[in-house]
Amino acid sequence: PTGTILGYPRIGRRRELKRAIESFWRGEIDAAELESRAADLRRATRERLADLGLGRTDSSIPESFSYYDQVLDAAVTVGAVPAADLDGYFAFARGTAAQAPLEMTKWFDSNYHYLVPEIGPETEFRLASDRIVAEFEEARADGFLTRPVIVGPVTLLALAKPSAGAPEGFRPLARLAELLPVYAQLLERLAVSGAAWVQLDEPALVSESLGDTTAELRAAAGTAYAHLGRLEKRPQIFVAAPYASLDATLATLAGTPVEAIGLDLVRGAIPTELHDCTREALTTKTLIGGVIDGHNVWRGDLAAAFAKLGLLRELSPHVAVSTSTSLLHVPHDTGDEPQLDERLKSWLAFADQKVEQVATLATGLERGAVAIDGALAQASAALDDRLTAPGVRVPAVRERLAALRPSDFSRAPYAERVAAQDAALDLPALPTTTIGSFPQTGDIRRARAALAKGELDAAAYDEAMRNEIRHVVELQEDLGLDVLVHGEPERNDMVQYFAEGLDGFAVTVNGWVQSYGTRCTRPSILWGDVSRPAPLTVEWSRFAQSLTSKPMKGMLTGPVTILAWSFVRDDQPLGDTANQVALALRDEIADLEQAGIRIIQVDEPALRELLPLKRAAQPAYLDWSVGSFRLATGGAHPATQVHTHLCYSEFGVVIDAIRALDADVTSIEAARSRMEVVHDLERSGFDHGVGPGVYDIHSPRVPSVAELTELLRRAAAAVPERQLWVNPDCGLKTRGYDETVTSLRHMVQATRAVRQGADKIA
Ligand code: THG
Ligand code: ZN
Repeated sequence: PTGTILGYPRIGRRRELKRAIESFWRGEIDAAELESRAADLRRATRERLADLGLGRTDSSIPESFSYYDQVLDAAVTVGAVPAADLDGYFAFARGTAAQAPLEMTKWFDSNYHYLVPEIGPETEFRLASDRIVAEFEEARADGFLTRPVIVGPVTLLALAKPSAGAPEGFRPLARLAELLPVYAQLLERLAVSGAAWVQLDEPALVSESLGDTTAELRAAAGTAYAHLGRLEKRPQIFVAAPYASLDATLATLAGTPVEAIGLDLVRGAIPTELHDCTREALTTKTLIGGVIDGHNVWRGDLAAAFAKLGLLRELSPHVAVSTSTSLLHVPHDTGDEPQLDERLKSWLAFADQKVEQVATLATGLERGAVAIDGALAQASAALDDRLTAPGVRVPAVRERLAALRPSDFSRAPYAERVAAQDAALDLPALPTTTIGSFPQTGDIRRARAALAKGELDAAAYDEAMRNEIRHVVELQEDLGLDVLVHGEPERNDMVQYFAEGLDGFAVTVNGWVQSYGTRCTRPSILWGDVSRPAPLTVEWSRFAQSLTSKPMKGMLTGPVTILAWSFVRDDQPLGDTANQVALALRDEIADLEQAGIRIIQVDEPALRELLPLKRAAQPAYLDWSVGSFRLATGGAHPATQVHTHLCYSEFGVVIDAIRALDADVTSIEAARSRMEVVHDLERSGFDHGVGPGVYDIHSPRVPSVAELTELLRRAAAAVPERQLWVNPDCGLKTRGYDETVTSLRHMVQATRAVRQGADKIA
């Protein structure tokens, strides 16, 4: 193939797969019906990709469907995770009464989450599922010759975690030799079925942030692809390495018998310093240039993309064009967005537009640049239009940014702030609070839907939300919590809510992107200079504070998280964009203070998420991300207590950054690690307030008073009492009221028990 994509969204243009799977979970449809709907979706996808210009019978169309997650699929295929049928498969994703679900974590530096297989010395590998073969054959029966896609053996092992029974220090990658024969068997089956090509996704080869070192992963890749390449009966092998540069591992792959190597040329560059024998070897490979960004929604510079393919041709006469990553990360079609401004739309490319771009560049590769002159010129014209369009560069925003001084990024010394806050807040030892959101009930969601449909007017909607806030405040007073929240009923999503209120952002109607399993988000599009035309949260917070004499927390989403969960302009450094968002938040904080709000929380759950995969790029990232948080909060009065919330417990690389945020209080996940993280904090010399989450809100389980008391005592033994806060480990939005009320009651009781015995512990 000369033009291909690494993968296509699988949730469906109208989230058909989500609906079908959730109906199946509710018992409304049976497995046969789910399978038939999934097959319809796959058929529609193949037809669409062919219509958009990918070849029907030349292996250009990837088979990248999944019912839930591609890592789980690979683990099931090789028998590492034993799932006999769809129920068994979903049990690993969602858990059952008898079985905990697999852990979920972020897929490289995207907002997609995969399930983490558990592999130990005892894990038996065997070809346990023929789903990949069956989907290829399904396509064949319809007259397509497609390209099966599976997560490759190195990445599967690198992303797995040691099983519970594995000895200390065991790493799944040690099982490579036993795993390879299963991949070999799969490749043979595919060849027998007539597959000409297979795609093995190996993003682990570009990451420097996994448990295995780059050198170990490179050696494993050499072993794996020498082995699979030697097979007598197999399709041609395409190893795809999305998300960053392959660096020296390119030479390793070049030295194996694989037929094609996919390079991410959006994140990575074309290698220049190559050994002669690597150059020689590469001339026999097909180099698949990932020049169309699979990770963002801009139409981009098509001529520049084509020029990169020209440079690739200097390495090999066999060059094809592709997306840099799977299109899983972008919505389906800009044509599905009637509400989006037409001019903005002309600068965008969602999945379908990107497929067309690939097809255009493939034509250029086949027939020469003149054949695509018109398309390249159109893309350049759109780019020029974007550069000069109103709103993209707003002088007032730019002048404000240019005038920033170092002092704008700092607050008064911490000791001075503590004194002012102690006087202003008068909190007890071990203050209790929650992270911010309360359960989003069916009533709240229905009210929002009715507002959107015009069945409810704005005044009635506001009153419904105020009633919800009254209820949440009353509940917290009744529970005896010390620092209250308003519960955020008015927010659909903690990023989209802010995007809707800020200039420089657009939101979509159908732009759903899979986050994990059947869960999706609609990332906002940050296209222009950001400013705040009016306060965003102030009236809700003022109202909530009016209901109580206890401190009511103002709740904001931080600049890094707003960027991480949006599609962000690519025409200036992320740090500059982050600082624009920060200034808007800084103004919001000033207005909250004016409205009598004494504690303001600026959440950064995605701080860890945007950390670059390459170590060399990490310090610069931490620098601008921490800087933007400090800019957002730097104007707060010393007596205003600034909180932040982070959603993960692996601090390692970011602990210094967390300290550098200089938030007065930081709440973090800790319950699942039984408070281990407080020791990390202690070791790092963290001396500000900290609220290690005392229970896991990701499960409906209600923790007992005894267990919470024990966890709090552990925390109190590691962290000085004046620093310690008590809270759950995340927002309560996805929980029901029953378990929420009981869990919080237990949390307050445990806190009282520990307060009484506090002198004995210290
Ligand atoms: N907001 C945004 N991005 C996120 C999160 C978020 N990324 C990381 C993390 N949180 C992902 N987690 C979720 C959890 C739940 C849902 C989506 C992502 C979810 N989505 C609804 C669904 O798919 O049915 C749709 C929500 C809606 O109607 O807007 O439940 O919190 N931006
Ligand atoms: Zn959280």
